[in-house]
Formats: sequence, C-alpha cells, structure tokens
Amino acid sequence: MKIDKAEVIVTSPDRNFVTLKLTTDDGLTGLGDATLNGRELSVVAYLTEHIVPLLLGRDAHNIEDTWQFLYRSAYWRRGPVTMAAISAVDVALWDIKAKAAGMPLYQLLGGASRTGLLAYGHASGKSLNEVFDSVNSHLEQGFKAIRVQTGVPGLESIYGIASNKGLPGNEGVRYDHEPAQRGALPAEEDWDTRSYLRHVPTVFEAVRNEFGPELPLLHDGHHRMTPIQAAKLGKSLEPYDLFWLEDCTPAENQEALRLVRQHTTTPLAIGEIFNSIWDYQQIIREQLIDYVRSAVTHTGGITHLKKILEFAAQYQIKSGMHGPTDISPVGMAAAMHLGLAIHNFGIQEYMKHGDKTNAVFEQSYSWNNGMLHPGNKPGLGVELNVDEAGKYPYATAYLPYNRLADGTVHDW
Ligand code: CS2
Ligand code: MG
Repeated sequence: MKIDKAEVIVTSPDRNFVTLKLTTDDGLTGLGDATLNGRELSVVAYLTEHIVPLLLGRDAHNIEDTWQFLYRSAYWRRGPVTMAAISAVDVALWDIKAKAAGMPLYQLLGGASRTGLLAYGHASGKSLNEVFDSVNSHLEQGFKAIRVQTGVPGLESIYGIASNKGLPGNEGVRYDHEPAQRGALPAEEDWDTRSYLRHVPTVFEAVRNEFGPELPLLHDGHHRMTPIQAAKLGKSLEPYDLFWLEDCTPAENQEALRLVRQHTTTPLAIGEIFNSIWDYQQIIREQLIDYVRSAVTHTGGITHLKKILEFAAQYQIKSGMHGPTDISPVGMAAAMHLGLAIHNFGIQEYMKHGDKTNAVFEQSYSWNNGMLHPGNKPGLGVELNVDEAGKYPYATAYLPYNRLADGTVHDW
C-alpha cells in the first residue's frame, strides 16, 4: 500500500487550519492536522517543500519507520514546526491503517479503556456575573468540568476572556475565546501579575460558593507567573480544590516546578507548547506535574504522544490533552481515539468549533452528557470536504502578546 498522493490543504472557515491528506495507490485516504496557531504557513512550507517529496512511494503501513525517518533524517530535531509536520504525517498514516483494518483507530491502539472521555469547557467573564453566566451556560451544554478564566480589574483585555465583540463580520455573535485575531499585526495586551494574584482566588471562592464543592474547576495561568508567584497562586487556590492549575510558569526551565511543588498541592498541568518527550523528561521523572497537556497535533502525532503518556503512566501522571479551537477536528478526533485507548486518561479539553468549520470537517465523534466519544467509523472518522474548504482562503492572524505597565514584553 504505497503513498500515491500528498496534499497540504489550508482553509480558514472560522479560523486557519492546515491539513495533510494522504492517498494510497489503492485509494485509501488519511488526514492529519498540522495547524500551528499564528504560524500556520511555516508548517505548510515544511510539509510542501520538504516532507511531501519524501512520502510519495513509501509503504503507508510503516508508521514507526516513517516517524523515525522524518525525525532523524531532518538532522534538525524537535521544535513546534517540525513536530507539527511529523504529527500530520503520523496521524494520516494511522487513519489509513485503521481504515485498511476496517476498524475505528482506538481499536487499533488497543481498544476502549472507558465508555467515553470526560471533557472540560471554557467558561469566562470580565465580571463575576459574566463568569457565573458562562459557567451556567456550560452546565446547560452538559459540561461536567469547567475551566474558569476571569477578567482582572485594571487590565483591559487578557487571555481567555470570551467577548461579545465577535469577529469582523460576526459583530454581536457571542464569541468564545479564539486567541488568534485576524489582522496584519499581533494585538498588544497589558498584564500585571500582582493584581491577577489578588483577584483570581476571590473569583474561585465565589464560584465554589455559587456552584458547590463537587464541580471540577480548572484554571489556566497561561505561562505568566514566576515560580514563586505560581507557588503563591497554587497555595491561595487550595481551599477551592481545583482539578488543575495549568501552565503556571514558563516550563522551558523544567526544575522551576520544584519550587511550585514545595509550596502547593494544587494539581499541575503543563505541556501544550511542548513538542517532544524531552520537554517532559525531568518534570515527569521528578513527579513535578500531574497532567500531560500535549496535543497529538503538536507532539509528533499519536506515535510520539503515546510514548510520552506511557512514560507518564509509570508516575501516575494522566493525560489532559490540549483541545482549543486551533486544534482542528482532525486533531481532536486523533486525541479522542488515543484518549479512549490509553489507561492513564485524565480529561480532554473541548472547545466547540464553529458551523463553517463543522461543514469543512465532517465528523463522526460525539458529545453527550459531558462525555466525548470518537465514534466507530473506520479510521479517525473525520473527512475533509475539499470544496467547502476551498471557500475559505487563508487569513493572516496572530496571537496577541503582552507588555507590562513599564513596556516590558511579558509571556502572553
Ligand atoms: C490555551 C489555548 O486552551 C488552552 O489551554 O492555552 O487557548 C492557547 O492559548 C491557544 O491554543 C494558543 O494557540
Ligand atoms: Mg492552556
């Protein structure tokens, strides 16, 4: 079964997506998500110029060998662009192999270890009332776990707060938080960690009082605190029993988490911007995190993320796969198949895609009563409608960045 055709498809229904479509000489097709938010075209070039020529004629069944070939023959290893490109090839090959076997991918990955996948949604608001409204609307949608992001007094616009302003042409349409904004330049946002550290615990106290002790609550620190500030926040949130505090401090320096661990028992989740097992080696071995946040799309595909999660399982660390709207339905389906098969599944992030996106990517995964399921169609269960995709050309969009009051650039 030789790879006969490799297409890199770029479309921008509600936001930009990059998809690799492989076709074999006996007509089977496989899809892989290669969307790297705000840097999409770099992966398009990596795939089109450097990888596609290497794939044609290869045996589509040899997934591990193809992974190792793409990783080692590049000489230049790791990094978000390389690993997103390798991921797209890997997932497309797993899609093809499962279709050839006539079974849903999770069956090929060892079968189902559970009946469905607990998922969390994004509630947010500038004010407490807005936060309460958003939590209620997510409970009404069936979510059984909720991430809470709040505005901070004195800061104009910060990460994670949905707004009613909507996208150009979508004014007034409630618009869940899509961080990448279309435009020629990235938006500049302001930040102040001390006012954030004062405010966030008060919001979680109010949410607990309003919604009770059981509801799993999550929060994303989005890489903005120093290790001691992260330790302080983790400690001040302990009374509110968070499911996890995510990306509490930039983790390039993995041992920074030791200081956080010393001071708080709030569970820690990290890894959405990691892209290889090496980014996790120390924090897993030293038990410095509780959840692996990597997405299949950004971490070398199912082949590599499965190895990271198997390593994590030895330390009772669970999965918490990244799943915002910049992970395409192809990437979400791959996460669900892997999540259903592994033992150490923790929780799955789930931001619903827009109607245009759902028309481009025909999905067979389901959302029911707070649980996701990848479906039972052979392969991934997602097909790309090329004509529909063709309606939405790429649109330049950037993630915002932060400056502190004195003008210093800060982690966004
Ligand atoms: C976030 C993302 O969902 C999350 O946990 O951290 O929204 C992140 O900001 C985007 O994926 C960046 O592209
Ligand atoms: Mg995050």
